[in-house]
Amino acid sequence: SQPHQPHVALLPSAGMGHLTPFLRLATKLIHHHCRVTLITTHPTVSLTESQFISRFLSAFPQATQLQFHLLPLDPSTANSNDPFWLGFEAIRRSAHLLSPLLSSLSPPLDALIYDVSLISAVIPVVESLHIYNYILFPSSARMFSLFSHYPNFASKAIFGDVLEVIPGLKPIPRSSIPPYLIPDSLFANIAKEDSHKLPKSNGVLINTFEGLESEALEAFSNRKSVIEGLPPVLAVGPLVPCEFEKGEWDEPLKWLNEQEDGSVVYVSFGSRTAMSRDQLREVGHGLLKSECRFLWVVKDKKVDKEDKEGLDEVVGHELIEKMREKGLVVKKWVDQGELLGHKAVGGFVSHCGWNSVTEAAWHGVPILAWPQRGDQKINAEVVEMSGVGIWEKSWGWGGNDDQMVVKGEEIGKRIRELMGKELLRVQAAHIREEARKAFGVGGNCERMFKQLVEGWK
Ligand code: BUP
Repeated sequence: SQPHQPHVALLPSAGMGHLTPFLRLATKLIHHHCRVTLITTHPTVSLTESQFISRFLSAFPQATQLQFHLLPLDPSTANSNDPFWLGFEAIRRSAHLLSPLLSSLSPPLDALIYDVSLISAVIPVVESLHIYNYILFPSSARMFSLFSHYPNFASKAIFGDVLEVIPGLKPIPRSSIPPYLIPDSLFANIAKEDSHKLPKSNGVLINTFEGLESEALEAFSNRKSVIEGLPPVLAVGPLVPCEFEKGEWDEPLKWLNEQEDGSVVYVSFGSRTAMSRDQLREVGHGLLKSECRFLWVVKDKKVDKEDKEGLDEVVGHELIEKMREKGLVVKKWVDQGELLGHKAVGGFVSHCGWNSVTEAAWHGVPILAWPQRGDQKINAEVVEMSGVGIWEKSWGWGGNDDQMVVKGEEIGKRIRELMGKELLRVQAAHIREEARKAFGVGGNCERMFKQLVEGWK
């Protein structure tokens, strides 16, 4: 008889930072001969998400799409006006509708892999279906150390100066804790409830690898030092940029083709950060001061559907004119996964969203970390500790919430340092090798997938 082909459904949360690792994971599972059902939530928050899903589905016709129409959410009951947060909350509140949808799938499901933000909502569903369930944690293992130990800290009225999370792991400074996790903040109660339920899952998948996060992975593998009942932490990374992600955006590639090797600094603060206009202009001045070539992806609104103003309006006509000779400034989606792999790119000014960090590590591009929100300071710590980049901590949470504007002079100075430090290039190249080893034949990533898939057979 034919060997059983495991059937796995994937449930991402809102935003590209959450969708991207799921689609990369899906391609790995297909490669390992799984039948994959992608649960697509409707509506998506951004246009880019729906386009990305369409490209994935046309590249992989063997994957099944399961449309999941979300219940309308009354924003007044959701405690936030962040569109991505509202998207995530709508998925949480609609999750009970998944049971009938999933139980009608044929052949029946073996496992569900879902975003970490959905634990409490999804557990009753998987329990009623009697299937395996895995969490995809879309950030660093270091960030997971905080999340998984959250019940231990959350009851304290206020965090101390540093958090000793797990023995063997460098303590996390209070200033790095995501503001939404400070007790009584937006996500704190959900995180407390959800992290408590981690033991109900069969495993936690993290897009990371030894060469990038040896310390945290070792701490987790030492089972005695972690919380009771914590399921296995599986380092399935690097989950790398895939062929289907490539779009028709060839302007930056053409421009990069004309630049010298390693001469260009790539600048992007991810899909959810809209810097203040004052800060954007200082970034522009900084790039000019750096005297490097640059490729800058500007974002003025959180959600791409609303990002309508032209570059002249956002950055200023005069500055844009001056920048033309030295670099390329774009205000649209680019194929970052591919651009970072271009030989002309020699450095990356990044907000340290975890996907961006892993993409830079995959391509061996040194990072200048400039965290803007959420988990990004903790990821910036990983950047610094692993040697893949540098972090100027005095810049705080970017030009985002504390009204502080980092001056162009200083930005330029740090970019020169990023682009000029030979040691950084060597370290980043080393991590690239480690990433390739983990990803390649016989590497850890392959081992993890084999182990997972065998378990479902
Ligand atoms: Br902007 C932009 N092109 O123009 P992160 C982003 N990306 O390919 P985020 C592009 O989106 P969260 C663009 O390569 C990465 O895979 C980028 O994820 C890609 O940060 C992804 O880096 C962005 O994790 O999400 O978007 O801030 O805050 O949820 O981590």
